[in-house]
Amino acid sequence: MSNEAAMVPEDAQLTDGFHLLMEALEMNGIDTIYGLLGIPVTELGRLWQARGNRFFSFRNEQNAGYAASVAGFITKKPGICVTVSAPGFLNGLTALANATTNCFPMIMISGSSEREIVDLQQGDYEEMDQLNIARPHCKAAYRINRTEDIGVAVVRAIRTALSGRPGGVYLDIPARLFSTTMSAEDGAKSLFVPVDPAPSQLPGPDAVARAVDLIKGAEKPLILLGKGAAYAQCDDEIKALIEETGIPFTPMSMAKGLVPDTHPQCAAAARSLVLKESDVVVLVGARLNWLLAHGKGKTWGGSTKFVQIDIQANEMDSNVPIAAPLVGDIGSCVAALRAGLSGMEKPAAWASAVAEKASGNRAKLSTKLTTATPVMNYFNSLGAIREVLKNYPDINLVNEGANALDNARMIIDQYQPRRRLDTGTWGVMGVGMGSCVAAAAETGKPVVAICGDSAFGFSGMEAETITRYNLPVTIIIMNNGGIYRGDEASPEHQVSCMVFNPKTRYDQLMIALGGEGYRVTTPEELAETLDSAIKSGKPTLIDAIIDPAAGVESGRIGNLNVVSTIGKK
Ligand code: FYN
Ligand code: ADP
Ligand code: MG
Repeated sequence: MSNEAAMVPEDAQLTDGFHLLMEALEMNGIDTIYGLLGIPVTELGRLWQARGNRFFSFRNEQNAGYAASVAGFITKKPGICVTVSAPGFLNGLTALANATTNCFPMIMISGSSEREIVDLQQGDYEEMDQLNIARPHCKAAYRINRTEDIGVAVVRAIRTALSGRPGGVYLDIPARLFSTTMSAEDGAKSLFVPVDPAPSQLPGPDAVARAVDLIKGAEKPLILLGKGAAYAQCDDEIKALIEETGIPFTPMSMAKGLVPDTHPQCAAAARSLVLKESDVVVLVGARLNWLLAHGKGKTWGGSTKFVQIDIQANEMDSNVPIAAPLVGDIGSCVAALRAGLSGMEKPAAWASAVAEKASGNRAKLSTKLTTATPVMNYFNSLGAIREVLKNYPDINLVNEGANALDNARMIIDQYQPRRRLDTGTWGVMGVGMGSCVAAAAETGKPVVAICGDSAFGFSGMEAETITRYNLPVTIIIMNNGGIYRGDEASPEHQVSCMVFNPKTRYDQLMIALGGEGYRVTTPEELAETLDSAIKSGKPTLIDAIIDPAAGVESGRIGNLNVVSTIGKK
């Protein structure tokens, strides 16, 4: 019994760390935890479910962590991931770091071993200095040492995850604290809900005036929407800015659907043209990182001026000078721009040149999507998927792989915000199945995952998680039998490091795990099977066999690949 508990009168009602943690989370509107149980957190999962809450129990903490981070992106509330100590913590840490990199709010709560033993390195069960290891990979890492601090720690974690640039937070809970008791009355008093945990941040009037002047003076303006804009949940405001100004827009991949890809001002299909030719680009929640060629080089025109809307002040000038920084929350900044730009003359000639280019590119693509080939390829298979998904505009689309990612991003239109979940800022493989669980759990809508066969392997065992919770998820494996492609010749002594066993039956794997599984070889079969899988609502895997020769090394980012010119036969 702890010291605090010893001071509690004998007839007082007691609570403990487990209960205080659960009550603090519930009080803050959290009803879902993603995690993997074991020493010392097992009881937390059981008690949590017994209170009527949801606990999605995964097969690997990394996938639970990805699910929590995606839940954070979709809901604008921190997603919660619970793990065991050392190895479980480390498995989850990749996802926590990924959440932070992507600016998704997430809290990872890990049980840890006893401080006295860990700090003296005396070899405790799963000994590890988790707090310090977590620190560089998240916005903040906190340890709770006393039961009476649980309330404040949870609030601190929530506020840190949500405020300013969102991201990951680590909460370290030493095993003993979970069962440490204190007076229930004092415990209840220690819990609270933060006032305004993600305060709006208004841009300064001078900054707004500078941006307005720049945009009004532009001949070829562009609005570039990033996943920060999708996260911000001010969809109507953004759509209104685009429509009132008549400026063409293009979405980064996870911003697709914030304004529908089919909108007449959507310049996604003229991406190269607009990046190169625009004179003023308004970045809305998008960083000028590698995904935008750092704002320079041959992708860009060379004299582009940027307006950048971001809540993180030091994001400005991170790569190139920002002519008009607008530091603030996206909702407030976009509202201020709308007011300043009201009645602006629309860039009609530029907009129609962009629309013409986009429609030409769409027509060219459309031919490829319907051209039959002896063996299915990315174009005709994704063409078939696209036609089916048109009928389900509110579906969640999870997408990972290299060619499977790049081609699906280009081919599959999105119609609603925050419905495209992909590999994000890192281009990380393995986010697929965690994203599927979170999307189904948080939206209550069906999910379709388009995964490369390589990408699926990283989290494939979570197909069992999907069948166990009976989630309406259809997984399509774009199966070309390898990493990038499946036709790489093997050296004499061993099978090639780029190919997989051609006998693999992903459809049978899904059946073995309690779901539905199909193997398809034509676009027609694929379309039919996908449509009935969505309609059935049953966990289904469709193994779509495509040409092993389909695909290029590293997809559309082959320029980042490094090759040796030495010693090749
Ligand atoms: C886009 N395009 C279209 C359409 N949409 N054509 C016709 N119809 C439609 N609907 C065109 C668009 O104009 C481009 O052609 C091309 O398709 C590609 O568009 P995309 O995908 O938007 O742009 P691009 O150049 O690939 O974008 C760069 C990028 C992106 C870095 C932002 O590639 C990306 O998000 N990559 C992530 C890669 C990743 O993480 N991989 C995982 C690791 S793989 P042009 O205008 O002619 O250029 C490890 O190996
Ligand atoms: P993408 O990869 O789609 O280009 P990024 O992840 O690079 O998007 O950029 C997202 C940006 O959005 C980050 O710089 C982040 O600080 C910013 N951001 C996130 N939420 C908000 C918000 N509510 N208001 C303002 N900026 C935000
Ligand atoms: Mg492959």
